[in-house]
Amino acid sequence: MRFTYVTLFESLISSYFEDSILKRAIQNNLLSINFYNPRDFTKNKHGKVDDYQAGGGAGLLLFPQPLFDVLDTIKKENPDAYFIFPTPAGKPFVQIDAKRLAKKEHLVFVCGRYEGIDERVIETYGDEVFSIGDYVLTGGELASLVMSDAISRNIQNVLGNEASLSVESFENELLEAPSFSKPPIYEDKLVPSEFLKGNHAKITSLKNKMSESKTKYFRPDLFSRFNARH
Ligand code: 6GU
Repeated sequence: MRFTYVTLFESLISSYFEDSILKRAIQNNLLSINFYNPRDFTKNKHGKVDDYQAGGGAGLLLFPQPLFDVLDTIKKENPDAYFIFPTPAGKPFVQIDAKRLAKKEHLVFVCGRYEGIDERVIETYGDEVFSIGDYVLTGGELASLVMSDAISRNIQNVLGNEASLSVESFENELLEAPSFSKPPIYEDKLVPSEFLKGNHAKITSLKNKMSESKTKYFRPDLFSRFNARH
């Protein structure tokens, strides 16, 4: 998989790939990343990339020319690239999207700043437009990283332990059950006794019950959907 980031702030993104699982994915040639800065594609003297909104409105927008030029360049060099625009005005990004996009060869994340991106750029190049949640971020960089991380975990061999994928929250319609490690008693707080007895059928059944309770409490929306299907 290749991730390309179109951003004015490369360092916000690159540092995330310098540790842990994504660093190893790059070292193992499962993943590669590169960057384009729209400022390098400006035609004005001062490297200006933003301008006032047509029709008024607060804040500046990334205007079309540098973005059209950088995205044209990327498309010409990579005819198979798939373009994703992070924006709070997109459709919700969910686990199914992470799994589906993990099968692509090359994803391009186009990160807006200021009040966003001229809509004509999104209409021309956007294969998909995603929001990562109902709140506003300062730019698309964090949202792109969130999606990149979620997608990477679903690329073959990135995690090493593929079993850990299947029991996680959202893989089974319910939140993941609570987990415990050692020791069995820590400052008077106990690991549930069933977990210590080693009867795996009983542990699984208890974990399923805990998953359901936790989902009902924290995510009634997910729980109703689960109930309707079971
Ligand atoms: Cl994808 N981008 C930005 N800038 N803010 C967001 C978002 C995306 N999703 C939620 N808030």
